[in-house]
Amino acid sequence: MTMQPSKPLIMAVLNVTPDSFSDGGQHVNLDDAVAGAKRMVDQGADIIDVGGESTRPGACAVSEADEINRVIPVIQTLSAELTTPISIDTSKPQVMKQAVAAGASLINDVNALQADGALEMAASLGVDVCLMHMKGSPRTMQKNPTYNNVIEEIKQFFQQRIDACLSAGIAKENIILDPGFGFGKTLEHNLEILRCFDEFKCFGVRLLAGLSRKSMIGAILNNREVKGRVVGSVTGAIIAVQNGANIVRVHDVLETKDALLVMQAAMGEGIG
Ligand code: 7PJ
Repeated sequence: MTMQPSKPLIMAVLNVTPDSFSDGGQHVNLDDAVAGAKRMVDQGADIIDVGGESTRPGACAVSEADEINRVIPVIQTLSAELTTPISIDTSKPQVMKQAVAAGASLINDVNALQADGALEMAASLGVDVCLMHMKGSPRTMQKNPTYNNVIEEIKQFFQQRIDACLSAGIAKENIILDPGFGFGKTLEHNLEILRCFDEFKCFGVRLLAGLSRKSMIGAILNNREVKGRVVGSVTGAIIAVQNGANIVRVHDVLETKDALLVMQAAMGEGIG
């Protein structure tokens, strides 16, 4: 995938799950998923992140076969009909393999390639990989997460996963790091990560931030429901970009694109 590091990219979330917390059920059939992806591309999406397993707190695991049945037809259709890079949001090696064969060029793994065989599979596929930090598992992660120093702990994790990737034969240029907002973090942890985001620049690789519609935004906004978190989410995305994020993973593409365009124009980076 070609990426200019200076221009922040929008990764649009396309969930093909019946149970995602913010848009679950919207994209369960192929035609709807493809139409949703095309709309997001028209709105300014640079990457479409296709996910067939919900990782929201408390979500149930999905079988490999179910995940493949959900995501592969969508990726095949999108890669035939669009030029926009496609990302596969999965932790399962077989899903990675089939998704790349179907046209995906980025593996977005909230489990940072720690599943059996995932590292080797990603290395053999030769595509970009996004490694996300999570403390615990989606089922348990929000039960009282604690850190001595959240930034240092995430940095140590990143270093360990980068080393594992390099040893497995994944090129450093292919690595993207993501501190994983909301994945085993309290509101205070999430805010510290946002405030100190530029600390993760020390690894010299691209950084991704995903805050869109998350409960941290709801909590800041006095427990606002998911639909009312758009402006808060866009604000969080802008702060992440100003603090060094190269890619923002969002649900509300049009709104995020508008904000990024204004930010870039104000910073003298030209219009477009
Ligand atoms: C993230 C993700 C994130 C990356 C989800 C949700 C929950 N992948 N997948 N980063 N979140 N890389 O969309 O709120 O923050 S699923």
